[in-house]
Amino acid sequence: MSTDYKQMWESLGMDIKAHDELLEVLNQGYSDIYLSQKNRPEGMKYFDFVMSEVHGLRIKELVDAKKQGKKVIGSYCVFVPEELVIAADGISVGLCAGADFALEQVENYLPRNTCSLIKSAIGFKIGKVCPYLECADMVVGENTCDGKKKAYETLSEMIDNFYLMDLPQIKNEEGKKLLKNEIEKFKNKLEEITGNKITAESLKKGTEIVNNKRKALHRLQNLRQEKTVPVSGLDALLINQISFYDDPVRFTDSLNKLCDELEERIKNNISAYPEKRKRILISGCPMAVPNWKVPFVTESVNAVIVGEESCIGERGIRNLTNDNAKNISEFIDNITNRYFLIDCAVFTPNEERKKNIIEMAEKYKADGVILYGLNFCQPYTMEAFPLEKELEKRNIPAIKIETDYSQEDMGQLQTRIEAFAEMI
Ligand code: BJ8
Repeated sequence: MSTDYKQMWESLGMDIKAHDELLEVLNQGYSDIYLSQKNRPEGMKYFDFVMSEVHGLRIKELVDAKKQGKKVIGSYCVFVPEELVIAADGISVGLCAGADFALEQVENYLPRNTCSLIKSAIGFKIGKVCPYLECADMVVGENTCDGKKKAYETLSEMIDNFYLMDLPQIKNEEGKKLLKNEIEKFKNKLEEITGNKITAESLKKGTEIVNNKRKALHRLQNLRQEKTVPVSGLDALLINQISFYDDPVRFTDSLNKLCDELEERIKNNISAYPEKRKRILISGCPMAVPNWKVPFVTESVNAVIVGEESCIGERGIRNLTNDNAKNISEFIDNITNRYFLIDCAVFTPNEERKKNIIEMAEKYKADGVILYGLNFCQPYTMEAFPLEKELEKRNIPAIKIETDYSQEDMGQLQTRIEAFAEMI
């Protein structure tokens, strides 16, 4: 980090010593995993810079924006509509965390057999190590899996600006009505907290900004479907992760520039991995920063990840929001229609996800699929069983991997993934 941000972190009420420890691990991991890669596109320098300043310059931007009266809205789930936040002149940031922190203290609040994503969210709050969480004017949780639902009861006692969105679990008319109602309530809450009225005009602008970000990510995904893999799966995951923190317009510009470069690389047959590697689709739980474990292991054997069926990946950005609306009410319908398509494993039944994974495996010309689940994540680890069978029926090899944020099973994962890559 180029500047000393200690004073800023202190002003946010963070625990400086604990935060220094976290940054040290983060920086070391980044250098070992990311900066050691070869054949990286030039355009990745922007994303390296953003990562190096993810707790520094970006937080300063948020703090400065707050001084100008803007509100920062943090969320844990891709069901929280970013277009509405931008339409209210707010700033949307992702809060999901990908590292264990204050684990012993977390287990005073949550059972040990809780998924790492949830434990990490609580650990980051207890440890006061996440500047995004500490500077958020409103923290939005959602009723998705049981673990999150119950953990939010605990989290809401720890922070005074918590807002809960209810979500359907079945895709029928009643479910859609529930979602629409929650989106309307969220809009009203945003207007209250920001003091800004959301208009059809501001919503059109907000939708355009978010759709452009999604389109740039689609461009990246399309380029990864080519025979020449122009960018590593690790770098593509990083870009998806950064999309939750960075300024959306700047992010979109930088990603489009990178995509221009990737198109050139494909034309000139320049791959992230010059040797032929097995193409892997990874599917399942979201991977938040700095959870790079399974992609790192996968790309350290003879394989490359070409696509992510994940909320930090294609599931989160697959669909655009239709901005063809004359008034707020039509916009709310369009937003509801768009978000109702998200195929999170908390839905039952969830046939769309099956269909989407099969389509992705074909589009990305995957040699195999890793069905990735965090330990104790019932929705995704349970869906992995029928998905594995369905993929095998179509002669698409699949492997179920269950893990957490610890480093203890690295050797075992490497052995399994290496054997899988050899077998396919
Ligand atoms: S829309 S995937 S971001 S809920 S890993 S906490 S499911 S036990 S994260 Fe998610 Fe929204 Fe769905 Fe996407 Fe529970 Fe599983 Fe933990 Fe999970």
